[in-house]
Amino acid sequence: MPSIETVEREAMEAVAAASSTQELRELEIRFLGKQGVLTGLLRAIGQLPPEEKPRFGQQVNAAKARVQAAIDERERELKRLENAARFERERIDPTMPGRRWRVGRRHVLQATADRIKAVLGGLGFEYLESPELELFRYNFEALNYPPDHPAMDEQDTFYIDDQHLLRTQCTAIQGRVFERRKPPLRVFTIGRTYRNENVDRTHGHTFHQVDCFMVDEGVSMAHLKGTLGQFARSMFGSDVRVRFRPDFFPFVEPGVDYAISCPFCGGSGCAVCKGSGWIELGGAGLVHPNILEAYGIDTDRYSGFAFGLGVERIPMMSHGIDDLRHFLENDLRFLEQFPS
Ligand code: FA5
Repeated sequence: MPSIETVEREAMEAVAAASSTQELRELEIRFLGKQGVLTGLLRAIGQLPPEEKPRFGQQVNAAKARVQAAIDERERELKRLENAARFERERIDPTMPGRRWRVGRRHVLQATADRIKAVLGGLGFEYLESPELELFRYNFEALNYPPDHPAMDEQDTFYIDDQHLLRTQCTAIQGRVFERRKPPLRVFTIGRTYRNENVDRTHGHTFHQVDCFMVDEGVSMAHLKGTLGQFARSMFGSDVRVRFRPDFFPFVEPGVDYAISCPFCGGSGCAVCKGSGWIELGGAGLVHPNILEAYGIDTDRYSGFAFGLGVERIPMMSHGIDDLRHFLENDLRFLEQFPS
C-alpha cells in the first residue's frame, strides 16, 4: 500500500501537469472519486490499531482536501487559458465592412407585364393565362390559317409532335376562350412565345407577347383605335399618337399593323426610330367572322377586335436597349439597372 504522501505527491504532480479541464476531471475521479486512489487508502483503516485510526483518517481527508484545492486552482487557471484561446479563435473584427445583401427585384419584363396588366385591367379587360405548350388546333387551325400558310412550317414553329407545339403567338388563347365563354368578352393574356427564328438583335427564339381581344355588340375599328390609343398613352406618355396601316393576319379582317409616334423624337425622326418618326408595336384588326362563326357566335349581332404586340419592345424603347437577347441572359449587371 503506497503512503499518503506518495499518493498525494503523485496527484499534485499530475494536477500541475494537466493541460485541460477534461484531464482534470479524469484526475479528480482517479484520486478523489469513490473508487479513487486516495479514497482507497481509507479502506486500509481497518487494519490499523484503534488509536491510529482517527489520525490516519484525518491525514487522508486533509490530503484529499489539498488535492481538491489544487484541482480547483488548476481548473480556474486552465479555464482562463481555454477561454483566452477560444476568444482568440473566435475573434471578430468589428471594423470590417459588412457584406451587402443583394435584394431580389422584379425582372424588367415582369415589371413591364405588371404595368400592362394595370393598364388593360383599368380598361375593363380580364387577365387570363393560356398554355405555352399549345395544340396545333388553337395556335393555327382555330385562327383561320389556310392549310399552306408558311407560319405553320417547321422552319418557323417548334413542333413537339403532330399535334403539339410551342405557341408562336398568344393569340392562341382566343379559341380556348370562345370554346368556354359567350360574348360580351374582354380578355387579355401575357406570356412566352416561341419561334424557330434566326436570332438577332430584334428577334428571339423565345420572347413575350400581349394579346388582347374584345367581342361585343357593334365593336368596330373605332373601338380598336380608341383602346390602342389609350394603351399607348398610358404606356408611353400622353403625347404619343398611334398609326394603323393595312396588314394581313389570317385571324383578322381587316388587319392592320400599328405603330406609335417615336416617344424619343415626338415623330420628327431620330436614331431610335431610324428616322421614320414611327415605331411598330404589333398587329391588330377585327376578329375574322370565320372564327366567330366556328364557335357559334352570331356575327349579325357580335363583332370583335384583337391586337397583339411584343412585350420586349416596350422596355427596349423606354430604356434605349438595342438588343433583345439581354432580357433572357440573366446578367445581373444588366438587370440591376432597372427600377423594380
Ligand atoms: C402576331 O404574332 C399576331 N398574333 C399579332 C396579332 C394579334 C395580330 C391579334 C392581329 C390580331 P407578329 O408575328 O407580327 O403578329 O408579332 C407581333 C409582335 O411580336 C411583333 O410586332 C414583335 O413586336 C413581336 N415579335 C414577333 N416575333 C418576334 C421575335 N422573334 N422576337 C421578339 N419579338 C417578336
